[in-house]
Amino acid sequence: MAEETKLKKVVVADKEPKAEKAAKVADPVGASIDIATQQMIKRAQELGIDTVFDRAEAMKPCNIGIQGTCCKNCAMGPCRLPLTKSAGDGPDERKGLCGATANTIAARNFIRMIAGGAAAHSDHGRGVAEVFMAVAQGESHDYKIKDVNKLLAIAPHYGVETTVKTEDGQVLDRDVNEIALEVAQKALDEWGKAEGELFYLKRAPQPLYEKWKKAGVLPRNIDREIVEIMHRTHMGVDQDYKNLIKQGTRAALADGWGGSMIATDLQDVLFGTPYPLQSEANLGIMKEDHVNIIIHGHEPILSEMIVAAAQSQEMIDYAKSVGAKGIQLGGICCTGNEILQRHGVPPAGTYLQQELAIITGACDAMVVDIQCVFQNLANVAKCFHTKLITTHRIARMEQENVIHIEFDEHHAMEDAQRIVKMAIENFKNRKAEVMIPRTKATQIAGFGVESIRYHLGGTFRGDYYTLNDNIINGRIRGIAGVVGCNNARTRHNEAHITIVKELIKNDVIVLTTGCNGIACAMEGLLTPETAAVFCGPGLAEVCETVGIPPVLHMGSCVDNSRILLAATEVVKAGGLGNDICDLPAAGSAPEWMSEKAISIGQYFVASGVYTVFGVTFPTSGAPVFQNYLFNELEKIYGGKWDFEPDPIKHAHKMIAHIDKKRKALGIDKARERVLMDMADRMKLSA
Ligand code: SF4
Ligand code: MSK
Repeated sequence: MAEETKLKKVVVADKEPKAEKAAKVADPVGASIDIATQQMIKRAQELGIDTVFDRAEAMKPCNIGIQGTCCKNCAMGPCRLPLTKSAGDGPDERKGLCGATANTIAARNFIRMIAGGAAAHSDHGRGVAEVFMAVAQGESHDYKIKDVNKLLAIAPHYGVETTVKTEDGQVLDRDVNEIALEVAQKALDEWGKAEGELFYLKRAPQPLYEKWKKAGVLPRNIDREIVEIMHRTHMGVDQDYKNLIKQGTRAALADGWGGSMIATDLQDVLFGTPYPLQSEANLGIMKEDHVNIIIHGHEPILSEMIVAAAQSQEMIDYAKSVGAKGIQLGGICCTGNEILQRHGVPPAGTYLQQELAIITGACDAMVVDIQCVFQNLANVAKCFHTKLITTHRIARMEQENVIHIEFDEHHAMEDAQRIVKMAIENFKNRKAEVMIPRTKATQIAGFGVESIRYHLGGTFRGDYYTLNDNIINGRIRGIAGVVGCNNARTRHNEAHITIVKELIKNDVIVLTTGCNGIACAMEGLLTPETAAVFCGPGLAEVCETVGIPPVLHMGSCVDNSRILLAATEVVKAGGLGNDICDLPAAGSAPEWMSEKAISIGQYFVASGVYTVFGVTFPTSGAPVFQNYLFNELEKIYGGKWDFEPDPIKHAHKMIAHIDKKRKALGIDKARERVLMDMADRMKLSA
């Protein structure tokens, strides 16, 4: 925990200093492991501007809320049921005014988090599907179908034919626009169709689909499962924690195998499927002599256009005309990941660094869309010349200095050009001394199901055989998905990096998304050269042979769907069981904070993955419900939750699970042989 230090002048940006009330501020080194972040926290404190790191010192979380056992679902509450010593000993007699037990309250709160997360991902997906429909109908001229192969690959999953048979028996390719229109219609129907189940569920391994069917959790349509959570958790409806989490599972599956997967697929069709590319990461990507535009949020629809506008000769010339050397784009959070993986635009930082990008004094415009955007950005922007621009109809800010330019796909390029011009014209208005940390690192990003197939597929046998062979022979011990946010309640990036390093040291290959991906990039873990430094001998050998980093950055939060599909490909390639739960694999969100993380965690668990969260777990006040999540769900889906705040123990819980699965598959001995081989080799070379 960060040590407290006192500074003479730390105030909310737009208020007068109050000498008698010195605010608690963060110790920069205690708050983050990243040097650039430490420098900027210090800088903010010198300028008297508070950041999330300081606010986390000044305000501690509620003791009861953190346990998940505070109910405010009706006006007789809030009913607060903290876990007391006696509650653990004898019968748990805690109850709210209506009689709701701690289990009911914690389960209701937990699945409301799933509803929030699934809604956020899925509404993002709906937005993409609407743009895709506009393109298919020829109404949006700024977007085109960029990846026809991806369209043809996903069409069959919606039951859309890609060929047509003529009367004389000839098989002809169908018109691409016709296919696109039908896919767009069927995709949009996934949010509200009256009958059936989501199309993509059948992309899962057959035994997993059968488990969902048997458990009665096949999602019917995306919106319905989210709405039903809100109904069931209303006062006096569902009061059985097992039944509540069953609905939570349905909505989470509607996210992972529905809204998120549709978002990823249609974004690939519209903007291109990512392939590995080189870029950089951290605040040091910003340039004092350039117009700096930072793009933040989650939806790549507008940011795709901003990238195109900023790269146009017209805008570059315009930037030069105001005295800048060019335009530097940078990303924060998952919009950053989207434009990184398709265009190589470098991320300026993770979620917790958003305020710091403005505090450099060199951010000419920060453009935000949806999710993970701090309202305090407006207060920070007020202290500088930065134009803070909201762009989404559902995400506005009350502060007067915020500019709203509502993006519309029908005049997308026009909106993007207006924003880029605004940033350029703002370049001359910089008023504070610019201080950009020098720290940045090189990264290779842009991995996906397709590129893993390319890099780790067998030359002759194709698909994922080489990856599987290396898992079976023990060079790769297992696969970990490490994802998720930062959380100001824990030291920025420390758990992310410690866990990932411990995993690769133990020959576990890591697939990453979201802010973990950015954290790993900042730490330099996303380069093939990293393998020789940090990996165990087996993983290092594989990475060096095929030229990949030991940590594969697979994109944004909705792109966790890529991890589900990669796991499915591993199952299909054979030799590692019949279902995702048979794989030597585990999931982790070391520094999670958002409701989306809970939805992601639940769909990974329900897809058969052992999933460990760090920082805190929102059901700790209801041990019976928590035990159901941590132990009983495994009997239904093959996956289960766990919680471990200590990063080294966290990594070793994952490794122990991977080893358990290796043993069950009968491949534990192979790994011992590989390690013996390495030792023998070392003896020989000594
Ligand atoms: Fe209290 Fe029950 Fe109302 Fe919740 S629903 S606030 S537990 S009375
Ligand atoms: S951006 S959801 S802080 S990963 Fe996707 Fe990062 Fe978490 Fe937002």
